[in-house]
Amino acid sequence: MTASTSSADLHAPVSGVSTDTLAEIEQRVLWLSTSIIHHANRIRPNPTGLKVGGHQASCASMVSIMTSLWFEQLRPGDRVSVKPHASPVLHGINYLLGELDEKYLTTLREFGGLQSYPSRSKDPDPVDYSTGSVGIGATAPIWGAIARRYVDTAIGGAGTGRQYSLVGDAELDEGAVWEAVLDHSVAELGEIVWIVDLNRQSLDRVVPNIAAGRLEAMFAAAGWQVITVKFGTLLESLFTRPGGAALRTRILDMPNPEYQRMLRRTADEVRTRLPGDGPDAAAVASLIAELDDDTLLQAIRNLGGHDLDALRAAYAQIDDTRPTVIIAYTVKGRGLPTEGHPQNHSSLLTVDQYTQLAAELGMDPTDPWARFGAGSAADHLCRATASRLARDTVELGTPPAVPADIGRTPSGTSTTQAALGRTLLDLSREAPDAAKRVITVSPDVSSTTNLAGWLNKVGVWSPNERRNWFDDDAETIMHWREKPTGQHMELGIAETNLVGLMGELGATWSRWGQPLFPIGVMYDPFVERALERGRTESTRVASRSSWALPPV
Ligand SMILES: Cc1ncc(C[n+]2csc(CCOP(=O)(O)OP(=O)(O)O)c2C)c(N)n1
Ligand SMILES: [Mg+2]
Repeated sequence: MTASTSSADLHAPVSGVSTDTLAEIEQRVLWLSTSIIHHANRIRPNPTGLKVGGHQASCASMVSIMTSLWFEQLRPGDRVSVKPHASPVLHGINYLLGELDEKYLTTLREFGGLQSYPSRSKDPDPVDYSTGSVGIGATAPIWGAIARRYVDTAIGGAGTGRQYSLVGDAELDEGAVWEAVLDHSVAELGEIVWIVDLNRQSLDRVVPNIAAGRLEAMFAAAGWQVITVKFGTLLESLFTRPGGAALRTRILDMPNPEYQRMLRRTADEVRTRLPGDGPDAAAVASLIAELDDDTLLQAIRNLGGHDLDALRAAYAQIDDTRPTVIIAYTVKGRGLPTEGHPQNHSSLLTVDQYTQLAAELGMDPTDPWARFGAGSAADHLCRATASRLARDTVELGTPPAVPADIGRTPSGTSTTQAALGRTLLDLSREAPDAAKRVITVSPDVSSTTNLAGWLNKVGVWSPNERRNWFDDDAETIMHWREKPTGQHMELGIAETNLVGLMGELGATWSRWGQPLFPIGVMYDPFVERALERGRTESTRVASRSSWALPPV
């Protein structure tokens, strides 16, 4: 069990939350996220006529997952990276929690308003991680976890907490994701929890080969706990009836586009098409013949990622001794007229569709930001959640003084690598307080960038202390002493991970009040390799903690 995440009660969910109340909030979150985008596109005056945009279907896909997470699971020390296109869901939740003023709900994608994607530095409400570049936000909590662990062990005060990533399924196409999942230290980080929104859709299409089975195997091979939430309670109960096993197999074996097409069919069409032409078609047909049209249409879309009980059960299985991925089956656009449509990624509800949705959800389209009635169960749960998740204000610690002169006058010609190695050692002598906050990071090039002396002095970071089997070998010059207070962080050969980690080490100042000074070393031809991440991270780091701007 890992050091600071071992206590089960740290992660105990809130008990006694009624599923009905949660479902009421879920509907309101769907309404708010849809309305924030609707207002920006269809109601706010747009003198230029330029596209505003937003992603109502991507939001709807994640509404149940996020409602369940925030209103029942999260603890104040937890941090969440939200899939970029679900930012209006986050803002809707923050509004219900009293963390976002109503005036911002009409400002999506407006200058100075709610950002297109969650932004830690520019959004007015609490955002733990900036996302937007698909794949980058997903991995940020891994680096955030390492940064938190270092601060908590070496300096203190960063507490504990899970680090959640809410990711789209097509987001897993990004190489950056697998470079991070496979990095050597990650399998020991029990606080990492990813939730994959498996809606089988990317931007352009229903992806024929996105399959939970393959993803499960890839995460499991990397040492992760894998939990899959496939079906909701209705389908699970049908599976126990005669013909149920055949129905289950049929749904699981169906190609993604065929399933997706089923979501847009009438009940009569589903009765004809769902049995398929396999040997068990008759069994499936007779099972669904027992269902009325409404139940049949509910059943075909009854996936676990929209079932609050199924999600609760999944969260309860997280073991916190290794990273966990929850693969949740969802429907893109769930609950909206665009539900399951293969081109729904950027589609927006028409005014008529929006009015219809309002009627279904019992909302008034002319008063979209109405709150729950005072004293109602939903109002009570919002207030209880807000007080449960309230975080203490962070006091920004003062960075230690860095001397302008460390008493060495360079003479002759030297390499920059040699100068860096010497400077770090000089700094630890002349300014030990500043040196204590220096963290070096290297993607497998520490020795060749001349860090051996520094590394021997400060040790190598690892989640848990490891034995150095070469400590009695007199011919070993670079000593690999691994411990949770080591100030050198060694990564595998993936420069994008280096920038991700440096960004999070820089963010410890604003997150926990503790400034660190990350220094990354790599070969200059590979700087390009890291730059994409640098763009996202450096904007954030620069605006929040300029002292710790990483020299990439
Ligand atoms: C690096 C990068 N490439 C491309 C895009 C454009 N893009 C935005 S969303 C998206 C598809 C995302 O699909 P998925 O992660 O499954 O999310 P969903 O909307 O289905 O929930 C793409 C390609 C991007 N934002 N970032
Ligand atoms: Mg998707």
